[in-house]
Amino acid sequence: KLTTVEENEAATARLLETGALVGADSWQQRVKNQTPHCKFGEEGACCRICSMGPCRITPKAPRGICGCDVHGISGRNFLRFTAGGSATHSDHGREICHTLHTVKPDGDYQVKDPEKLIRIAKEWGVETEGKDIYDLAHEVSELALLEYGKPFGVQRWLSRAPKKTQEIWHREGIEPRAIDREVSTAMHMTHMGCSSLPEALIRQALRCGLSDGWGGSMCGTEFSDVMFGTPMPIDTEANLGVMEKDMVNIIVHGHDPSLSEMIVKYAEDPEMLALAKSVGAKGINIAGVCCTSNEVAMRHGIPMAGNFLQQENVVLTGACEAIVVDVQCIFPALGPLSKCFHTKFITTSDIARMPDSDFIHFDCENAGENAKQIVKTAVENFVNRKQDLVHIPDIKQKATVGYSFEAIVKTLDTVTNSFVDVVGTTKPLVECVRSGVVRGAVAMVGCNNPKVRPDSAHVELMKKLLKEDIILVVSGCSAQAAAKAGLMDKRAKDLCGDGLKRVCELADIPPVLHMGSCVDISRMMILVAELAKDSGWDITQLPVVGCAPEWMSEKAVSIGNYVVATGIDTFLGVHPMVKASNVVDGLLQGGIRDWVGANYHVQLDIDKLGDEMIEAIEAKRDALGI
Ligand code: BF8
Ligand code: SF4
Repeated sequence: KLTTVEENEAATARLLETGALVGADSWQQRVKNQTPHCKFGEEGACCRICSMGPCRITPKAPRGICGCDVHGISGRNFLRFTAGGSATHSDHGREICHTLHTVKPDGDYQVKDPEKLIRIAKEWGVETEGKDIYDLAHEVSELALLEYGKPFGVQRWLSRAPKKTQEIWHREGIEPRAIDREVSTAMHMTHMGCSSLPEALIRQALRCGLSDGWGGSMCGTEFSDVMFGTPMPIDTEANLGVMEKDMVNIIVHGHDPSLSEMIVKYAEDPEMLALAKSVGAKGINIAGVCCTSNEVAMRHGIPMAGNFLQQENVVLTGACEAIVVDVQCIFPALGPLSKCFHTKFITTSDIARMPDSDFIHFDCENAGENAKQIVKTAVENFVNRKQDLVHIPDIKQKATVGYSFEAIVKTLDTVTNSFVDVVGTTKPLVECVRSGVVRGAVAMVGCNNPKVRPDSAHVELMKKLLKEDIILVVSGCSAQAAAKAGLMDKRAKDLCGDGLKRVCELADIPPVLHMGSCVDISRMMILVAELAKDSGWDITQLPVVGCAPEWMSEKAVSIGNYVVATGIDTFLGVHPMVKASNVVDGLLQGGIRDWVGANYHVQLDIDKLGDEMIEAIEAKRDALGI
C-alpha cells in the first residue's frame, strides 16, 4: 500500500501542533507571509546588477537606466541563476577531489573502488601499470583539480559523450572549457554593460550548465564512488517513521558525503555506542535528509527521514538529538527552530555558516576527530530530550536503492540471456525499448517547492508514467518523494503496465530506480550516452525525457540546462523566472531546439505535464519507427 500525500500532510499537521506549542515558526507560515511574491522578480523583469538601479520593466518604463530591455534583463538573470547552480555543484565536486587527495591506506578516507579509479585513470591517459593505488588516487585528484582552471582545451569528461553530441557542442560553441571558467564567464557576461543579447546569454547558460553536469558534478560522483564505493542495490526505509524513539537520532543533512560517511562510521564506534548506553539510549540511529541522505542510503542503506520540505519536520518530532549539516538546501530556519527543542543544529562548513547553530568545523584532514566530536555532542544531548514533546509519525516505506550506472549494467547482465548475448552493456535495456516492452524512460529529478503541493507532482507523475510502461530513473528530493510513497518497494511493480511489470520481475528491480543525489545526475548522463552508443541512435532520438516538476534551486536550473544541452527534452512544473521576456522564454521553450535538438517545456498543470511527456516519448518512438 502506498503512502499518500494526504497521509504525509496529516503527519505534518500533527507535528505543526507541537511546533505551535513551543512557539516555532514554519515554512508553511512563512509562505503565507511572502505571498503574493513580487511579480517583477518572479517574471525576471527586475535588474539589480548596478547601483543606478534596481530597474523594473513595465509598459511605461520599457528600458532600465542603461537602456537594457526586458529580454536582456531576464536573460542575464537566467544566466546568473545558472552560474549559481553550476558553481555550487562544481565546488562540491572540487571538495571531493580534495578529499581524494588525502586518501591513505590507514586513513579515514580510502580507495574503496580501485577498479573504478583505474578505469578513470586510463580514460584520462594516466599510466597505471605498477603504480600504487594511493599514488594513482593522488595523481588523478590533481588532474581533476586542474580541470577547474586549466587555461586551454575543453573538459576531459566530455569525451564520454557520443561523438555526435560532442560535435553539436562544438558546432554551437557551448563546449565547456575549464569548470570555473564557465562560471566566471557567466558572471562577466552579466556584469553591467556586457551582454544583453538573449541568444548569447542563453548559449552561455547552456555551456555553464554543461560545465556542471559533464564537469564538476561528474567529478563529485565519480570520485565519491572511488572513495566510498560505487552504489549497488541495497534495502532501506524512508519517511519520518525511521526515527527511533529509544535511540539517539542524528540527522545528516546537506550534500557532501565526505562528512556523512564519517558520521556513519563513527556512530558505529564502540566507544560512542557505550556512551549512548550510558545516557540511557538503546543505540545511535542515523537518518538523512536531502541529497546527503541519498548518498548514505545508496552506499549503506541508511534510512531516509525525508526530503527538502520535510527538514523542519525532523526537528518537530522532538526526538532529534542533532541535525548535522554541511552545504546546500539547508533552511536557516533550523537555527531558531532547534532552539525551541533540545536539538543541536550543528553546522560544519565555512561555506554554510548560520546563526543559532553550533559550529563544529569539519575538514577532510581531521575528519575522524571532527566526526567523533559531532557524534559525541549528539549522544550527550540525549538526556536533554523533552519527552512530552516527542512524537514520531508512524509512517515509513521500504525501498531498494543504489542504482548507479554500474549497478544498472550489472542488473541487466543478470537478464541478458533473455534478450541479447553480450554482457556489460545497456543493450538489454535498448532491446526492451526497441520492442516496446518498455516505452521509454523519464529522469525525474529535483526539489520540493511550496508553489506545488509537496511531493504530489513527483508521485502522481510517477504513477501515471509507470502505467504507460515508462521506467523512471530518479534522484535528489524526487527520489525521496518516491521512496516515501513506496514506489521504490519492488512490489510497486503492480502499478506498472504489463511490459514494465515483466521487466521488473525478470530483473528483480523496483520500477523507480534511485540513481542518487542531484550531483549524481551525471550518472544519468553516462546512462543516456551509453544507451545512445549501444543503440546506434543519437541522444536526441532516444525516447527519454527529463522532468523537474517541483524544482526550486539554482542547481536545478544548471541541471536542466545540461540535460537539455545534452539533447534531452526537459519538462518543468514551475516556470523559470523569465516569463517577462517572450524572447528568452521562447528560446528556452523552443529556439534552443535548433542548437541542441531539445528544449524546455513548462506546464503548471501536472496531469497535462504527464500527458506531454508521454506524447513526447511516443513521438520519439514514431520517429525511430519502433
Ligand atoms: O541537490 S533536489 S532541494 S537537496 S537542490 Fe536541494 Fe533540490 Fe533537494 Fe540536493 Ni537537489
Ligand atoms: Fe538598471 Fe541597467 Fe543597472 Fe540593470 S544594469 S540595474 S537595467 S541600469
